[in-house]
Amino acid sequence: MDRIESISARKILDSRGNPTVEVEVRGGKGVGRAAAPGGASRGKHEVIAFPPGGVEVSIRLLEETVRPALVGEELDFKRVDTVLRELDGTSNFAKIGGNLAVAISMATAKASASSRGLPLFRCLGEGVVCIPFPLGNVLGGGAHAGRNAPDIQEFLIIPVGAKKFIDAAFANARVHRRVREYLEFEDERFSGGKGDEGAWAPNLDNSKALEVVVRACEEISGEVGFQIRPGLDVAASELYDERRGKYVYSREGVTRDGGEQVDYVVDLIRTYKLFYVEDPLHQEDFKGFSELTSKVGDRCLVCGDDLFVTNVDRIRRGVEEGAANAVIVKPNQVGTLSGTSAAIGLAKRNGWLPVMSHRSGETTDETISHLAVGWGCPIIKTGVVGGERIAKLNELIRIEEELGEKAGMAKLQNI
Ligand code: 2PG
Ligand code: MG
Repeated sequence: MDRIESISARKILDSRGNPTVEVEVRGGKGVGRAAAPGGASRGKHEVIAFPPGGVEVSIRLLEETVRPALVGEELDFKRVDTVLRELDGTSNFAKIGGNLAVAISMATAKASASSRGLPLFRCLGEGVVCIPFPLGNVLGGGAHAGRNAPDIQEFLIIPVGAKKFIDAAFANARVHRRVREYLEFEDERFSGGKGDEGAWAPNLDNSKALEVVVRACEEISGEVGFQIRPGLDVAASELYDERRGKYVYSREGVTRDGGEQVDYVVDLIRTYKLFYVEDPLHQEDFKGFSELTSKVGDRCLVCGDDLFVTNVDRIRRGVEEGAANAVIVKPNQVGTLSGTSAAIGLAKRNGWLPVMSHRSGETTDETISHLAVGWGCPIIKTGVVGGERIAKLNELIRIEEELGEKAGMAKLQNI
């Protein structure tokens, strides 16, 4: 077994210009580099990204306590994750920061793969690999865009009928372009502005925005010859006013209580034939999620992000209560690859669909593409355009090419 010979960290920029951390691990004949992303609509139950004082404090702790403990250890992310959890000593990486932890964990896995001369996805132990469908946002608002954009955070698309990843990725890009054309038609003052993930941020309300996206999906589906379906990330925790117990749609000047929110989302799913809805209710509302899933779970993926935060205890509760049928998986919500893999395993054993996901603040790190393939996530949510988004998409194009004849798209639930 190779051993860790060196480990270092540096402060780098994320796509919003915020500081984040990049780690390099060396061992055996390998070297691995990985960077942590940053969220804007962060779940309350995620691990802490950085301790007070920020990325510099995490890096100082790496030098003072983490590096001495890890150099000489096995070059194995599972072992490294155990040491990190012991060193940190809190349940939420409050001391060293979950972003430092996840960057170390990912860099270790990449160094080990590099030492074996293999791509990371081949070292994750699942045997049969398949390529995930790209889920990406073409229009957006909420916490990822400026004033006057829709209240709903992400208007998503997924090319469910694609037979190859490369066709899927380019189909999404075509929808993104067509949406712009429609937006220019709808609003002659549309400036071409985009939100944090490269999705258009127009001055439109939710239903108008959905109409535009649905129409673009239908047209491009006809042109490319396979189906592209719409979806949403409502990011409802961002809309929820705890004090009033209501969802506040400020752009539309509407408030909805929990029951009205369920009815509203059910109506959107039925009217627009949505394939996927993420965070339709706020991050504590397991009951509302269960009610919605019982109503529409046979026709739509109901996916929890802020509700589950890649945390096995919360996913287990969700399974017991029938709160969803899909779960977002973000490695930096939990801080380790072991935690990430446990969340995916639990979801799959219970027939739920794991969706590997980027964050709104990203780097060009492409690790999640390998995790999605290697751990068998049928969907990857990683945007459509923009350097930090295409870093993941283009890596999947390379992986598909490398797999050659053996590459096949994942199986999606029958929705
Ligand atoms: C989300 C993500 C990514 P953030 O809500 O799913 O799209 O956003 O990283 O801001 O949590
Ligand atoms: Mg989300």
